[in-house]
Amino acid sequence: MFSNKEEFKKHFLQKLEMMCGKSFAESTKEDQFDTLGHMIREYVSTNWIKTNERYRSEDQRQVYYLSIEFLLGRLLLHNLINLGIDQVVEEGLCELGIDLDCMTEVETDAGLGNGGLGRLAACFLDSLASLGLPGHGCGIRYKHGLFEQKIVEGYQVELPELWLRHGQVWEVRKADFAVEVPFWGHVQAASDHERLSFHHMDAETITAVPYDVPMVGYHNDTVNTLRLWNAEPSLFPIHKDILKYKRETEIVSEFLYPDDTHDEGKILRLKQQYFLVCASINSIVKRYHVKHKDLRNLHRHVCIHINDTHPVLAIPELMRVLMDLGGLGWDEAWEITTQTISYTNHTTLSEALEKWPIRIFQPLLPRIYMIVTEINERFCHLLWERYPGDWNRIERMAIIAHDQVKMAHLALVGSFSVNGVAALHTEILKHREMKDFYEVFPQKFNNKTNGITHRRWLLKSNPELTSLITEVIGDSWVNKPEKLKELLKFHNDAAFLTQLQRIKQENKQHLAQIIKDQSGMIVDPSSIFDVQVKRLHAYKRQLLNVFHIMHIYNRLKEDPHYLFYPRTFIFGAKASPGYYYAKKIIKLINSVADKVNDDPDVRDKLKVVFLENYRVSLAERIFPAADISEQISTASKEASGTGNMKFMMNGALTVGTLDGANIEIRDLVGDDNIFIFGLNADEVLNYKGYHSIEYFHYDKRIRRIVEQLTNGFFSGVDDEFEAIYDSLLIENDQYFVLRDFDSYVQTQIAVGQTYEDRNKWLKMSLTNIAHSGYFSSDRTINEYARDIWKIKGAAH
Ligand code: 26V
Repeated sequence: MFSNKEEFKKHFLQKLEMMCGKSFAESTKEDQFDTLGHMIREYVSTNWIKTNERYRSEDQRQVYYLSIEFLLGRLLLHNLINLGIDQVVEEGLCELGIDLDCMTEVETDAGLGNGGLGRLAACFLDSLASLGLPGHGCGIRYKHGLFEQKIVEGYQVELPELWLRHGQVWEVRKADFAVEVPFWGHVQAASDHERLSFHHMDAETITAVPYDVPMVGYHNDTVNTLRLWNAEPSLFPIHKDILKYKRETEIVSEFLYPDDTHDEGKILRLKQQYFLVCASINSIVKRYHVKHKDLRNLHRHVCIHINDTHPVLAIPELMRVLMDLGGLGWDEAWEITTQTISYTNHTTLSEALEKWPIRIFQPLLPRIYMIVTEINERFCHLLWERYPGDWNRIERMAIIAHDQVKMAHLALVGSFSVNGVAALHTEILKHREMKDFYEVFPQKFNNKTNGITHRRWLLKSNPELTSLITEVIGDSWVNKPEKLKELLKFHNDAAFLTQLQRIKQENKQHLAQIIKDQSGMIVDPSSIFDVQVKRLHAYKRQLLNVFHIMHIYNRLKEDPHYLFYPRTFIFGAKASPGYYYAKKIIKLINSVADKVNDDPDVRDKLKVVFLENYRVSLAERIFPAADISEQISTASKEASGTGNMKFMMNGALTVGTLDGANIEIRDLVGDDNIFIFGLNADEVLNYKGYHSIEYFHYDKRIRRIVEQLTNGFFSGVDDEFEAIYDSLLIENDQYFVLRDFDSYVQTQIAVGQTYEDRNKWLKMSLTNIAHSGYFSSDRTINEYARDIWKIKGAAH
């Protein structure tokens, strides 16, 4: 479409006038963004069609990645880079007086996810397309993504988010591929041709309309699809109250994860899950039928991957389609289903494992419930044969028990592959959380350590570091990120290390500017940037980090000459709107920040920043500027973590527990290039006789800090932090914050000392970057493709 900047400029100006009905001089930044966005989408259309034609003609096995979340972030620069036209466009725009960086800021993040699970799905789509693999995403087109966070007087305030203001440029509505999704009603059995058939009667249907977003591969002409389903009223509602029906319908794709603490919210959540699954499976089968007649071969041509248990109804839904629509018998349908579906588990925290009360499930999804009941009965029968008389075990393992449907059990029984997301996590699944199932289905379990796309998290977010790397080892690492190891050659190269330091310093200056713009605060870019950014959760232990800051504050107040290398502690975190404790931690961080930042005795050494509205686009500015990556979850609780990998790739050093993928980072860089502290997973899981109160009594530092939570140390907040105090002393500190405190403080002292030996620090940083190629999601996706999905891509 355009091969040089002159052509680009010509097209851009023409397109702008046509689209906006304005001259260039009259156009706004938004007009210019929309124009460029549409140009890109048109530009990728040819390859989008070609890719689909290629997949069809080669009859390749297709993977569909079903996920309730896709946390894409911004797409403009990402697409330009993957298409290889970023430079032409940047120069062309520059000649028109437009700064590409400014233009990218116009785009609102597509924030259709909460955190790690959703971002992983987005990284995977980038790797699938960039490796030329036939893999597509299926999700929900939430009108409002994750809320926008404001901090008002230290408290989190949630505002609705409206990404579609600018997100629309990437999507294509495909009304002709709409699917009807049935809810409520009842099932009628009929016997025709000596075969029992089931009919879903009096159902209320919702129309699922797909909006397709092109997923552009890196420099390889592949364009895959992310299909996002929008909920709309059906065309022929026989309803008296049409407005009510419209409202009830559209709300299904209105919000990401609505509050599910009440039944009403729960129904909506389950509706979303079935909506996603029913629409996706039906469109997958429709596409299959374009080339194939016999559903008995479905598993040879299709693999359906479920990202956690949210889309697990894919199992009974596929059974329904195969039996009720395809006319297959139970055994045949079960065989095909269990060879088509694969499942990833993302957490072992029991409160996060989904269970649905039958009283909600059965009336909403009557046919699906029947099928789940049958799956359960057959599974319990199998268990009875294997463990005759072992009622306890059967009760533990049943899919339906105690009036609840256990979604993880359904996933374990109905899929051919079950994977954890880091080595330790998979071991914990096999030998603890899912031990019973591992005994019955050992062949299903496997590990796939998470990864991140280096194209977004290095090429796009840290262009200076990218250029430096390419300057010294050439650019082949971009397609083979393992080659970053070649950087180890520069371990003793003073000139290289100086460059590395310069780049980090510049990135820190950028972040300091963002902090100033957001909060008016001035931070010193030559201080250590010590960063913890992730969702707020008790197990991630932002509290431990805060306690360390309070400890340093107390020390500095006691002894103004205490030698402490100046540090800026940076936090970013959203708390779930209904998560009381997490919100208190946000308030605590901000209270500590007020106390510390205002105090002339310490403010040259200590600063605390809470960055509002942590999201993908902000993350892209933070990782390149970090010196320290805080990965301090209670060992055994963080399934993998992926932020840890993004920091490492950008040269930050990890302070972490032996949890999730931290262990694999340690294995790669060695103990000398990471700061490990605290209990390990075995110690946590087998801890006998922990009494947090003893740590309170015997460690003066701890007692002082814990007392400061409630003794008026923070002015004007009275009993604000009682819940935190109680969690530590009354509820016996279930995440071992007090137990790990001393170890953490000692390790942080070592961190400070190491930083003062700048040469050593830079070498450690280099070692981390050099080993980070392993954590490219290209490696992860290649493993999924080889071991689970059995698909092949076009070679680079
Ligand atoms: C969800 C909930 C919801 C209810 C309250 C407690 C709770 C705790 C955790 C979760 C997380 C659900 C799944 C999830 O997002 N897991 C994350 O997946 C990432 C990608 O695999 C992984 O890196 C993170 O370690 C893991 O927490």
